Amino acid sequence: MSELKVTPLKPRDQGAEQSAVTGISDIDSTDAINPEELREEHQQRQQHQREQIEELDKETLQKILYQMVLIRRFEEKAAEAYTLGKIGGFCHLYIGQEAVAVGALSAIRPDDYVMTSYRDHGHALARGTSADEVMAELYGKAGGCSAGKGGSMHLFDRDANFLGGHGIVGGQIPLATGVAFAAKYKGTDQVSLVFFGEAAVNQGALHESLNMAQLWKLPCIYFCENNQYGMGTSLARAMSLQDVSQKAHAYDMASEFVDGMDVLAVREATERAVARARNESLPTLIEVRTYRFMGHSMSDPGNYRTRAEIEKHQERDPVKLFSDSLKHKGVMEDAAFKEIEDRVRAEVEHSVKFAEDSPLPAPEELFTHIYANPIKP
Ligand SMILES: Cc1ncc(C[n+]2csc(CCOP(=O)(O)OP(=O)(O)O)c2C)c(N)n1
Ligand SMILES: [Mg+2]
Repeated sequence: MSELKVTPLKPRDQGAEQSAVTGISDIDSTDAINPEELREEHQQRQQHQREQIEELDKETLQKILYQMVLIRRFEEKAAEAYTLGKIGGFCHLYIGQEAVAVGALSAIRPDDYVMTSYRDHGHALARGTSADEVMAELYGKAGGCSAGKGGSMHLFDRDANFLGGHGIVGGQIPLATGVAFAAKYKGTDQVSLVFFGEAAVNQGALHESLNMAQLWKLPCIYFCENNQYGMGTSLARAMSLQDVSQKAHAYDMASEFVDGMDVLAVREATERAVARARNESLPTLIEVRTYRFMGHSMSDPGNYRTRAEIEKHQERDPVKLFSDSLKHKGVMEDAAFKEIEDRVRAEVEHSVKFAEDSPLPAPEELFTHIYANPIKP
């Protein structure tokens, strides 16, 4: 197993006691939150982030902030459009988790491959798909990155090597493993990076993939975005061993547990995994602890958690944490923050106009993009 040098924060405790019969937690997940512990972690995080800032150039730092703010404002706008009935179907927002996609994708090359679940707006934007194309896809319009036929859950951008947007929980994991195999087989040094929620960890597909990836030494990075809920079910109610990163030990795979609210910590951990994948052709499992501030999807009444629980996590808002660190280190003046907000607002407004003006897909498009080599009548 590759040696790991850094374990930034301690993994979550095994938490709430469980009933021997049902395996269901007797304690509300809100009760497991210790404000003292959170505050202490928050301070550690701030300190760590500030130290890392010194090692990066201003342009990189500004780009990271820009992308996080763009995802936040883009999704606020998408929520508004959804409420107005302009976006149909399912729509899963990423608000609260921005540091994960932005941090991780800032550490890979443009020719590496990325896949994720249906909660995919942030990944597409961080990968460089334009806000215009993402918004138009949410609207189901022809100008969308999947030509208006995928919608929110199935964003796809071949030019960016962004291979979706997948609706089946865990379905992208074996696919990404196959992509890593292809890269190795062809002798490229590309890396395959796959994101999934913690509810996908209980799927056999993950375990089959981890086993194969370590055995065949595939350059794949498995990125678990542990936001602590799978729809309305808390982690404690669904998983016997809740330290996801530990599951890698069963496959002799390198793993790491990272604070998902700290964009630079996510970036650093990804850099280590990328080096392992590119230089040694070895996989890594990274567990990122994060939290979604919004419902599971736009139609979630949210009655499985309290407002107080959400607010506790909002104190650790990743965008605010990073902005505060940049301010504290004097990297940016107030005017530079305003400039970023203004540019983001203009980009998001443009995307809405682009989506509104874009036509619906033509009816004949119903039969395209289904098979690579369709049978001609
Ligand atoms: C195989 C499969 N089973 C069930 C579902 C229904 N479903 C959609 S999202 C979801 C929860 C997934 O939670 P998680 O993996 O933690 O991702 P998150 O939504 O938190 O990002 C479930 C059970 C599905 N889409 N696919
Ligand atoms: Mg989840």
